Amino acid sequence: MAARRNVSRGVLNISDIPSLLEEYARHNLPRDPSSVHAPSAALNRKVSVLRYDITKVAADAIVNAANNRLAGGSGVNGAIQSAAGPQLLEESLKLHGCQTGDAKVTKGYMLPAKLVIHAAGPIYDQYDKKEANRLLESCYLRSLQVAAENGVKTIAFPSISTGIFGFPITEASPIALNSVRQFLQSAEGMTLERVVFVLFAGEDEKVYRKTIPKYFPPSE
Ligand code: AR6
Repeated sequence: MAARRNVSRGVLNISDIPSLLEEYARHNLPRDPSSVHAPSAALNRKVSVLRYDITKVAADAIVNAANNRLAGGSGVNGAIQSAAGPQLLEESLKLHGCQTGDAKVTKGYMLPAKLVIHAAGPIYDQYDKKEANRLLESCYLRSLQVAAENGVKTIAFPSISTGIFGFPITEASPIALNSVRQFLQSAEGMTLERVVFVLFAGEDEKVYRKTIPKYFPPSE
């Protein structure tokens, strides 16, 4: 699919992004015989991975890799702030910050997404490994909870903490995938229809594509 290779394309609707179910049918994903998770067509229909600019994804909500003050920043935060316009920062500064591992919501303003869920990820070097993993998992789970509470049916995630905050993508991607699987299987997650992992770098997309079959194995 051309969109996977070109991160500078236009607005992308969730319905135009192939699900894992479709990707398996097209043999676009590898298989992982070591997976311990039950294959599920229902889950694979809800999840997608692609390389794109998340500010151009027209989901009900996109997640921002934010900081504790919910202030401006660089990376995906800077891209979201500049595409949304100054009102997003005005609103987020009124939320009294966000603890590491938590998430808070604002409107999307000029973004094609209706809402932005700001998740404050852990700085990798500031915690022991177990705590860093727990806080990253909490970012994904809290973002999904906030999404469900706000009636979100479609959501796109960037790779939280793996840029400036230094979390290795090989350690972060299993946590992201496992948290999403866990939430989609819970009672709270029933209303979510689509979850898209949006990677900005080709190398990050490769890691995700390699890791996905362990957490979302093919259903046939
Ligand atoms: N679309 C999707 N992903 C993107 C985009 C984009 N437009 N731009 C960058 N990424 P980072 P962090 C990817 O550094 O590590 C900020 O200053 C990028 O390739 O944005 O959680 C905040 O204010 C990487 O894989 O977030 C915080 O202070 C991923 O987004 C701090 O950085 C996350 O990288 C947060 O650091």
